[in-house]
Amino acid sequence: KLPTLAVVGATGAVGTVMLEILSTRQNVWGEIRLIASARSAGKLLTVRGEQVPVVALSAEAFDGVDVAMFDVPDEVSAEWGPVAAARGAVVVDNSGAFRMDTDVPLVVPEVNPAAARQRPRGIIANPNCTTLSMIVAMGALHAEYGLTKLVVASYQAASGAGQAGIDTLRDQLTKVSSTPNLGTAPGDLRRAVGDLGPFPAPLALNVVPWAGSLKDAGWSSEELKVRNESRKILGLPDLKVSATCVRVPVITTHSLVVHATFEREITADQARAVLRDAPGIVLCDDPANGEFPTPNDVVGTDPTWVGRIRQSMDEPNELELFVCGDNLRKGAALNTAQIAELIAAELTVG
Ligand code: 2RA
Repeated sequence: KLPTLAVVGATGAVGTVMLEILSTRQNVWGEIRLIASARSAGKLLTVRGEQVPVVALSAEAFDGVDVAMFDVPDEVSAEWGPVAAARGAVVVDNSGAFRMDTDVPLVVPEVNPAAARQRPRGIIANPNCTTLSMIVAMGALHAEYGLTKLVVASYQAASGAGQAGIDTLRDQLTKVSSTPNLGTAPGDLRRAVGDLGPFPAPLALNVVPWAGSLKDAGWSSEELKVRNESRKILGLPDLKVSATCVRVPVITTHSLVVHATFEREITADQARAVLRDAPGIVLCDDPANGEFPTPNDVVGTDPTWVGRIRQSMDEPNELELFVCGDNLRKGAALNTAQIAELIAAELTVG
């Protein structure tokens, strides 16, 4: 019998992409049960070409479930993940609730698939979308050249802040396109756009050097996630990591500029050779012909796209590169589905 999958948070921005992904990947699931808040119960959603009714989140909703994927706020995962695990489901959680729990593996199937087998709490965590948008590329390079330091700047899309982020950016773009000359005087966007939604400053025609909440010494939660999660996934607890997270007026697909330091000398051609063969990576690096990834060319695709690879002019063991990854797919739903498929294979083999 094929395993039963539950999708918890089926109606959100990531949940919607998840249903699309489950409809197009190889079908390894028997029943797919859709679970959401009581407010969405009874709603019909399409998955694998069939209309499936949403059931309300409850302990009983997990009866008979083998794998439960969660895409809900941290506090909902913190409460309900252990409930699903106690009912016998392996939980794959995309919130921040368990990522740094030492008894919960943080898994990227291209980088550390074996970690998924050690799950004393019955819970596996999915990394944050910003970490995920670069970590497949960094994992491949680390395996060959030994990473010692990462300095990154993110260019994060509005959908990282969920449907509210998408709606806010679209609404602001409508407003700014109907008012001439906006973006030319200090503060004119703030006055024109009104509601800032989940962002601390206007996003249309702007960039906002902030994502997440304020933590110690001026760092944002998002910047600390990039640091802590990269260390855990790569198994490098002392990796030096500095991140600056910036929101840009893109609907979906996060980009990052990465400055990476390795144990050994690495040329741009050597890095390209590694990335060309790495699973989950598309190398797009031919600036002479105008080829480099942009979020708009990458959105809706599964891989991590890498371009603009250069060896540092000052240090032969340092590289600059530009990566793009769809934050709703590899950054969230796809990686969650890939982890769930690892568990499905484990359960099917027995
Ligand atoms: C963001 N990384 O882009 C967050 C969402 N998980 O806001």
